[in-house]
Amino acid sequence: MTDGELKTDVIAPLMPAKLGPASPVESTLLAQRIKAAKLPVLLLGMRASDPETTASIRNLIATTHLPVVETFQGAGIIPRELESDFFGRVGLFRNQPGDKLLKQADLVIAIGYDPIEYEPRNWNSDRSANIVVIDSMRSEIDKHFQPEKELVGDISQTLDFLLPYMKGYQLPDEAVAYLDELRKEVILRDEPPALVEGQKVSHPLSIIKALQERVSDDMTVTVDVGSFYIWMARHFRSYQPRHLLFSNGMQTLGVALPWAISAALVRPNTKVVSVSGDGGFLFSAQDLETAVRLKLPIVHVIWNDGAYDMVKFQEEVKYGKAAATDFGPVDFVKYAESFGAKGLRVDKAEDLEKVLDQAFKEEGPVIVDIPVDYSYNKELSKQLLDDQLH
Ligand SMILES: Cc1ncc(C[n+]2csc(CCOP(=O)(O)OP(=O)(O)O)c2C)c(N)n1
Repeated sequence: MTDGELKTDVIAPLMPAKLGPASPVESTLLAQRIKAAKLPVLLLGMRASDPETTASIRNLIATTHLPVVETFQGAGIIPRELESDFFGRVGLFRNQPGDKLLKQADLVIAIGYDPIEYEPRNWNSDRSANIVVIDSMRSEIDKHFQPEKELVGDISQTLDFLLPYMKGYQLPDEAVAYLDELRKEVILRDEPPALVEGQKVSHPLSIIKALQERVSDDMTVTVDVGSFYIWMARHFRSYQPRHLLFSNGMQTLGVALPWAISAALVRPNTKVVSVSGDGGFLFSAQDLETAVRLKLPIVHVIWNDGAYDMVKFQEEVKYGKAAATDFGPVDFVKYAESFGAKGLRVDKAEDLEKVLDQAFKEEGPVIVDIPVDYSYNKELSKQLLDDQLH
């Protein structure tokens, strides 16, 4: 019976269980293990991004300068002042500086990492990684993820326990030299190419740079799924955890605008920036009505290429041609206006900054249509490490 009166007691929800730190003995053993390693690396995942864990990780890195790689959902754990210890994010397509670092490392300390974020068969395809896990739950093991140790407990307390044993730690000279080279790569790859006069479409790195210059650390940036998501995850810096949001794992199209609406409601005092492709925007664009009605301070940026490019370029790589991936054109300025939102378009690449300045000045929701140059996208999946699974 689904429509009758219910006459039984309601089961009250339980408070979350309070965990303590992982085994103290294991933590001291881990300190020894790190000190004996040639190149230890921290891999930070989604369960490492709560405020307490982030604070403990920051203390550990400030003391040890252990190099760090973030998953997409670990974005923002590393603050500005420790950025020189950050070697990028890893996720879609194993060709990043962070992937090289994971490969080179003789000890990977996975903190709050969930395999759904970036499957171990991708980053540990030859199963050579030595992995220690620090997490609040047991690991989901498979052939490519067999930790030699698991430190299970409250992550933050575990790291705080480890910290005093790491005082005075210094990375071996060889590791420092390797990281100095890799750091140059991490910095150089963010630089957009020079603008060609009269160019209509903007380069992905130019869009990211222009956004980065306008997004303050306290703003939330929500990212939909598509080729732009790979660019954003690789290049967009974030210095506060849970402020650069990705739909990893399921990669659900259409999340950016609804997430931005939620973010604007729970973090009411800052602007929210939402980023999507033209395809993903149309998966949930009707939510613009809510954003307009609630007068939310959202800048929604559309990377417009008239295609489902993330599908298109992978079809081209795999089959030599793409099918059923083009659509449009859609006039997003008129679409925005029909909802009572502001709509702006970047008609020439050289106007990008001017248009974004205008967008960030607007109060209510604003949609910015940016025609994008996707001619380099096949490179996103280029294989750089030779032990990838096929
Ligand atoms: C609900 C849902 N449907 C389909 C997909 C598969 N998918 C992933 S990316 C993508 C294309 C996204 O196109 P667009 O938003 O225009 O961004 P672009 O790749 O062109 O940058 C599709 C169809 C998905 N991830 N989620």
